[in-house]
Amino acid sequence: MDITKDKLLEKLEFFSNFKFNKNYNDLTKEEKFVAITDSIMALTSKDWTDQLGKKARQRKAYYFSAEFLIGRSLGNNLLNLGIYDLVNSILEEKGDRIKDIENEEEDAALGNGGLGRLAACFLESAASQGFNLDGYGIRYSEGLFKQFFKDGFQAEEGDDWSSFYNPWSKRIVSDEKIIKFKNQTVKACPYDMPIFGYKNGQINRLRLWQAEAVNEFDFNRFNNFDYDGAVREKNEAEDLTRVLYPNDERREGKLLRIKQQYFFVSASLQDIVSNYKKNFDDKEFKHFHEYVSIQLNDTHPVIGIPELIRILLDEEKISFEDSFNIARKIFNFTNHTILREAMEVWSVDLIDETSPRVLEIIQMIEQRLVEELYNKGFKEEEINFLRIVKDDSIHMANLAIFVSNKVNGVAELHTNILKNETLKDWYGAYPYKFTNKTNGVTQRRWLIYSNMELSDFIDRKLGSNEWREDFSKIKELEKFAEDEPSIREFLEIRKKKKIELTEIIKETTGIDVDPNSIFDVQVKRLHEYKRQLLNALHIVYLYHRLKEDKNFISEKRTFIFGAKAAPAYFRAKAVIKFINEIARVINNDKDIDGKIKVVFLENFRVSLGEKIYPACDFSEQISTAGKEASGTGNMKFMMNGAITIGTYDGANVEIFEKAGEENNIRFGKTVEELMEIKPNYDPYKIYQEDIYIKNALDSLMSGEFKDNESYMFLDIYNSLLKSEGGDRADRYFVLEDFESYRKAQEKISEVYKDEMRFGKMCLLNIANSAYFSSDRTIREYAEEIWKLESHN
Ligand code: 7GP
Repeated sequence: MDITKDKLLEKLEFFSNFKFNKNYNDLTKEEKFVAITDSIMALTSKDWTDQLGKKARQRKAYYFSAEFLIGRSLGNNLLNLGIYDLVNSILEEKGDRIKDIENEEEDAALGNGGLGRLAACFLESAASQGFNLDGYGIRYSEGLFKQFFKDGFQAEEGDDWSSFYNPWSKRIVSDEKIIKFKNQTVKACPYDMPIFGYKNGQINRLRLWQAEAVNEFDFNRFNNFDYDGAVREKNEAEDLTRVLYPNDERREGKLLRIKQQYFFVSASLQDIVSNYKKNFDDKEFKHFHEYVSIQLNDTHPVIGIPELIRILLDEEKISFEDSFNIARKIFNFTNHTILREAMEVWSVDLIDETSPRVLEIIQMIEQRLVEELYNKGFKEEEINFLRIVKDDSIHMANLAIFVSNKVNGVAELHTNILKNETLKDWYGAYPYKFTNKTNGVTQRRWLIYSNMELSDFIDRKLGSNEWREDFSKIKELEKFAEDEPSIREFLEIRKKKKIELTEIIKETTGIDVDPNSIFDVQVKRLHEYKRQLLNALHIVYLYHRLKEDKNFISEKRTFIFGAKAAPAYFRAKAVIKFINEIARVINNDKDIDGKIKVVFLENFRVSLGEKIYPACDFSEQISTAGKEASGTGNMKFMMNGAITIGTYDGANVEIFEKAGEENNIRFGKTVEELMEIKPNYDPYKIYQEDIYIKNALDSLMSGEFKDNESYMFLDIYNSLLKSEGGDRADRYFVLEDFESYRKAQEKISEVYKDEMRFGKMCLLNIANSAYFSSDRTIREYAEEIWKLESHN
């Protein structure tokens, strides 16, 4: 790919005329964004086409995921194509700023949080390392809802992300597939997005399916004045991929949801099978598994297992035995959560309503499972426990584990919990299937693109930019940990990023914050187990102390939050309201001399994250031990030099191990300790015995913070102190860990005060973040699970 200034200028003018009947200089910013992306697509399309042809005959892995949380693409694509600076200079000559154009792009928010963003990082890392990994998913018309605050409450609106333009994808009509449900037949139309590798010429593909009607319009109905009936089929078909379900870590037993899942995996598998037939002469599918490996991103695409068997058995006339064995070789399964609420279980009725044939095949698989376990010497109760079909429900994780080649967790601690607790019987039966693949994030988006200043600094210090491709080289930064001028320079860059965030905060919330204050940040989905509430209660505690004594803390603190709550998750929304009230009261209280400020940024999303991670001093990773499978925000913060204040949970464990506990702040009970405490845990006792904790909790009820009669604060209060409907009081041990968290928070001030020490700690976190690159993760998947070679 040779994209030169002349070619770019020519294409820019061409698309300005072609699309808008204007000259480039007369375009609006939004139109300029479109002209630029169209130019990039045009200039890379020949290469893409050639590579699609070539790669169709090579071994490939496919990432099946109901979510791809891509965010914006312009900046990253320019960076990966090696033309960011070139485009920047062209735009400057024309009097535009590239950042303004980038801001025109809507986030493609086709995912909820960690799981979806991981899928996006994986595609980018695979392309950058020359692995054939393609993505398959759903093209939702409405992405994750947009969040705004109304009187401090979360409100939601739709995210019609692609209505005006969607320049990064091509609709490939000739590859449409037909999907048959029990009572409905629809078309699946693919939209292909290029995934550019970093300066290596590789282009992989993300194919997202959109549901459309087979017959868009019923002319006879229209003629008989039945206008709704005339477009009923169209609407019902399009409903299938209309919206992303806004829940993470919670299942939703809705027919539409299982139909979405079946829709996209059926289309993807038909696609893979028909390409195989086109490219290979192997009617018996004897070599299929030599060319295809599929990674199932959690249970959402697991219905693909019986669907592939159905296609091979019913359409390709392969025996059940052979079809089953093929499935067993090509599928692999990743689990992303240990929360009970997230394990998908579908009623037999709903599967039948989706596809009766798939249900039959699941029952045939079930039979195999029972036989196999019986032959392994398992007793009846043991077998019953592992059944796929239990009490008229289908347990998707059981189906996935039984048929998959490999099963993985996403951090060491998580995989161990799976092996020894959640899935211990499965581990007993099939130990060789289990493997760990600790998550990672792409340093291209989360460091090089988001933090160009820091990246230039690293280039200068290391005397080369090789670390951008080979992230293990980042370790060399360690040499500068004791070098005062380097640390000073580094701290200056951090300051600049904080000032930039300060401006965003001012613009979006009106709040003035001091860039010299400590930026203490918690951004992630809102969940009880992630314990934003612990953070909030601690802020209330600090505030109470400051009311007694203005000098209770020496360093000014800014607490920054970003979090969406699932629209139906009452308690999560209560926590948002609580934090917003805390912010309102504290930010307006003159008594405390602005010692603390609290900011809750609306609508946390990928493109906002890109501005937040580089500006953070302390990264809050405070989930209840054993609950966060991995976390990936923790890695984005670390790469940008933030110090983790965290529990011994998920990948925090590995962060502490790699960067040293002395360079981070660890607190809270471990998984084992909590297990011991659990049977006799009494949060009420803690509440009564610690006056500060009591005051903080009582602020929920005393009127100090007001919930506008929504009873939200009562709900929070009760959740901490009262057991309800089988749930213990304080299920997530907020009060148990409070004291330890308070001490950890004190340490923050102490660490920050000593600038050189602080800078050194930050630098050492960056220097030791190599392991958390998704390049490393993808290499492990490619070598150990997918058996792919690099084409770099
Ligand atoms: C998340 C996990 O909560 C997070 O710890 C992990 O880092 C991330 O996946 C990527 O592995 N899980 C989800 O986002 C989710 O929706 C339910 O899980 C299926």
